[in-house]
Amino acid sequence: MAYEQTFVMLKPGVLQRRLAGEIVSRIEKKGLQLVALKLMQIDRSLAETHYGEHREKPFFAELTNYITSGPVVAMVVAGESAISMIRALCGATRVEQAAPGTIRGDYALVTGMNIIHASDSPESAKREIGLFFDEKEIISYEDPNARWTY
Ligand code: IDP
Ligand code: MG
Repeated sequence: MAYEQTFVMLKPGVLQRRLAGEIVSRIEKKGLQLVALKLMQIDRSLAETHYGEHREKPFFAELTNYITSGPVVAMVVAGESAISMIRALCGATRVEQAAPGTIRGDYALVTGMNIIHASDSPESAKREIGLFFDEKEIISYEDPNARWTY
């Protein structure tokens, strides 16, 4: 167990479907802390860098077209084991395996539009936070309610 920061992104369509509040609320209710949040329109170069590990995959064009197709909500989320906790809240990548009760399980019908991204390791988290946020955009603040979480 360790205090971690992770990069989370609500993908295009979430704002149009008016789901941003519901999804952010799930993250907050878990007890994790938002330390950065902004709306962004991702350009092609950032999309291709962010998803660089998938460059050779057959779905790379579909993925980068989707992620640049509308505004996203980019966040840094912090807390104990934040990286694996958020991945668990998201559910499996493949929507047919994403359990009901998870974000993908509840709100996504096809894998190519699985509505949320979350870093998969400490190395990815560091890299992705650096790609999307300046250091000064990440705000560390006192959380008096943490005593009811930890
Ligand atoms: P992750 O988002 O759970 O980390 P990755 O394997 O890193 O999953 O894939 C990145 C994104 O690429 C997925 O969230 C999904 O949107 C998309 N993707 C993954 N596999 C497929 C596929 O087989 N077809 C279409 N899109 C896919
Ligand atoms: Mg991934």
